[in-house]
Amino acid sequence: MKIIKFPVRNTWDEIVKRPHLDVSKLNATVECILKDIRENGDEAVKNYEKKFDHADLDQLEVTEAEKKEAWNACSKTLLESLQLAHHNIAKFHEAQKFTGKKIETAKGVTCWQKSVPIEKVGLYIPGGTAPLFSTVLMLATPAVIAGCKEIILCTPPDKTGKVNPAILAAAQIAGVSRVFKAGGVQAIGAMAYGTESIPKIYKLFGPGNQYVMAAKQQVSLHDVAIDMPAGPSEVCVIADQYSNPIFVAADLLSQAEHGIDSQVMLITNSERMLEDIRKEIVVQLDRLPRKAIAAQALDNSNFILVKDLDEAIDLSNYYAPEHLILAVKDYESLAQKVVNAGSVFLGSYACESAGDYASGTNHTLPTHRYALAYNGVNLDSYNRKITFQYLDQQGIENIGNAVVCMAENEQLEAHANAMRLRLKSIKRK
Ligand code: HSO
Ligand code: ZN
Repeated sequence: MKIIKFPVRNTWDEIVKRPHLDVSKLNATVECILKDIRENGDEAVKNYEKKFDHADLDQLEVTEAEKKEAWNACSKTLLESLQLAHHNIAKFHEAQKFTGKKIETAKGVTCWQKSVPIEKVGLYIPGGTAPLFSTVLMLATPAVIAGCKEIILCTPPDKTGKVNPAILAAAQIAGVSRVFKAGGVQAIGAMAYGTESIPKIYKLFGPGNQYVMAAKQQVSLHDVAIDMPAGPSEVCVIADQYSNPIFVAADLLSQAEHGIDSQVMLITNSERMLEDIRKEIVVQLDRLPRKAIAAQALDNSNFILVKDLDEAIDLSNYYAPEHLILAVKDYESLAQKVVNAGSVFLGSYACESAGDYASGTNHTLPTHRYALAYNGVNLDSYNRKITFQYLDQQGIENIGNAVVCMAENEQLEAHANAMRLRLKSIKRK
């Protein structure tokens, strides 16, 4: 890790820099696969499954028998943990329901918004040696609460053609309608265009590697909406002299173990605390099964000493982290000053793991400094707010002349005419 003491402001740009995500080199390959999926549907998906996942598939959709088998393969404690997490995620997202108000903007002119669920959504869950099945709960639970009619999920199978049992159990708990065995670019293409067995959806959600990201970007140009641009996961911890160095070290490591490109940042106003955390990391790192990955991520991390907590929060806001842990004594006043972050954890007990799994907040969050302008997945991500309006004669009297005047000045005669006709019809009465 790099220790930076009292960095001056003109060096902050360097500190907040993420590794450049260059997907341009992959774009041609991705485009080629997407074209194949668009033209050849299931056949092409199966070919890529054979090529990339080494799975020989007769059928892409997971059967009811497979779902049952997966459920039985999960331990009772895992199922109970998933249910507890689902309960809290559901409770938190349920409370986000929108109740639109009818507003009379002028007498006789009433406008309102109605939140309407996106009819068809597609969730992508990456595979790999340790698939993150918690993401199934994070993406599917709000989709169900929003009322999306069709919720499908694609995830890559293993070599024997099986899907990870915990992914299938989480999908059942959250209420996903259909699950398909497809990974990577072929999964994204299949959901964006539709194939014989995989239905076309309107919005795509979920993380993935660089190929998946490039595919999501490409299909979002013409075919579907996507949740948000995504990059490697990140955490920033702000600590002071009262923090618990053992907890802070554990939190930094929990982020570092995600991947070698994970972003980890510590900001503190206490030199002694920085040293204590650093020592504790060495001890804890040694015990981790994913030590090699975490060590590499830590190599690229910054531990920063600042003059006070005001400067700490300024730097954190400039960094705009996906996760921000305020492990300080007066976390409440520091929390008021947060303006850029995906999700904020207060005090020494709110570890990121709580939010990653079971507290109820969503763990699909903006990375790569997108927190400057984006929020994480929430109930709104699955809705559109449609506006409605009703005007009566009094409304026409109140805004009609202004509309005609503006239309004439924009030289849009048909617009002006549409309103003039209404105005005339009122006067005649
Ligand atoms: N920290 C990840 C989510 C996750 N962690 C899933 C463990 N499993 C991105 O917020
Ligand atoms: Zn995590």
